[in-house]
Amino acid sequence: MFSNDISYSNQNIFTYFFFKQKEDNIRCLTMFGHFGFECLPHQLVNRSIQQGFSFNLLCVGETGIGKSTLINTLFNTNLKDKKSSHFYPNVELKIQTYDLQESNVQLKLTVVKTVGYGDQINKEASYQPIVDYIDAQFEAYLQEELKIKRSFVDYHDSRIHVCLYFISPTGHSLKSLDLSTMKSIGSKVNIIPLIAKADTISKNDLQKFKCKIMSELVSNDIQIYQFPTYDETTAQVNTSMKGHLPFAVAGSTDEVKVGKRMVRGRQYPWGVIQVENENHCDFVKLRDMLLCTNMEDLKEQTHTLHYERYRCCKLQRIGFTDVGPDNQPVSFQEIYEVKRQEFYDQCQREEEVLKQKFMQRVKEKEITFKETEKELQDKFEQLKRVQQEETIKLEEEKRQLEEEIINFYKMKSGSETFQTQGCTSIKKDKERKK
Ligand SMILES: Nc1nc2c(ncn2[C@@H]2O[C@H](COP(=O)(O)OP(=O)(O)OP(=O)(O)O)[C@@H](O)[C@H]2O)c(=O)[nH]1
Ligand SMILES: [Mg+2]
Repeated sequence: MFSNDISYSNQNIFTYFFFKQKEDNIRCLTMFGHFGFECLPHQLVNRSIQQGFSFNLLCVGETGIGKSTLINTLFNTNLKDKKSSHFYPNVELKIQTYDLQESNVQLKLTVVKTVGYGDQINKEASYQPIVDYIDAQFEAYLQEELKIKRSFVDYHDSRIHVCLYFISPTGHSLKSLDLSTMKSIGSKVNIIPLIAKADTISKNDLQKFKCKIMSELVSNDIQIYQFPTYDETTAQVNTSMKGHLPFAVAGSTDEVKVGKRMVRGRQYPWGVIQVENENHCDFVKLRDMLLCTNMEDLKEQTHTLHYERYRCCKLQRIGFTDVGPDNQPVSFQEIYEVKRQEFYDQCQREEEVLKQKFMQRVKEKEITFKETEKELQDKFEQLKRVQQEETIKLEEEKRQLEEEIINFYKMKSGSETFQTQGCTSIKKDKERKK
């Protein structure tokens, strides 16, 4: 029952009304169609359809294990992809984004696949590029969040929503590479373990293999995606899904004739593996779980659980905190001031240390210079002494030489006198004889 002053302007909400005259002459309003806030979900649906959806999927698995085939089977399309070589020196990641459309729903799908995974002799650090990539996407989102001018409308959120981990259908147990990788990424991404090429393993062996894998995951404390149970229907579906983990999948985009129908499957001499037949493999369960039931939850868990964990650790590492030492809430401004003071103090301390070091170096250099100066002075004094002695010696030699010269001249003049006297007496003798 509504009062007469109610506004009927919103045509979207008030579809139309039917007034009926009651016996007591009071007008009653009977409503058809949507009304009031029950329409809120429609607004969300309309907006989501308009904006389109995005989903980021990481495929981790050995080369040639069937990653591309499964993705093509899942999205019923042929996403062009070249086969990888087995000779990559390190594990790398190949990132491809596709714009898909089904009815009027648009999906921006990003598929990140490992390349060269499991091909190296030393596989110790094979998980590192995967961990680095996941963290880099969280970091990019955090940086966008911390910007003053944020542009989340245009921002392409590249955080990984799910990791499909492809396990080789060995039938034995998980490889150490599987364990180390899943352990390292389990707290960063929603892992869904898959047994690849499940058509290559018998039904009995498959069941045993599944149990073995699940017990190994538990004993190694590996975190995988926890299926949500927020309402009765979802809880029912997801509890039954959980029982089939790890999903044993087979992929194929080829159409094979079975009876009168064409089905997607793999043709063998002994029969056909129908990928969409739940008696043959768990492909349908995986597709339902991934695309129909839990895609939104995978995205939500990525944001509220994994990204939140990354954000929290990162901000704590930088020095942010929600409460101070007295357990009282602290504001961003206070933290900023404290950090600024800490940084200033640290700069002062470092400046002091540098000053001390500089003074020490100056002192050391001064001592060295003084020692060198003294050495040079001593050397100079010694050379001066040597030179003086040399001068005295030379003076003495000069004096001796001068004496010798004087004596020589004396002797020379003496001998000349003697010669002159001798000649005169000979002449006299000759004249006397005549
Ligand atoms: N038996 C069987 N073969 C499969 C299955 N899925 C894929 N294959 C075959 O395995 C081979 C490799 O498949 P891809 O999908 O290219 O494998 P990939 O992991 O993408 O390979 P890279 O990208 O080169 O690492 C192809 O010959 C597929 O036909 C499966 O479920 N069962
Ligand atoms: Mg491939």
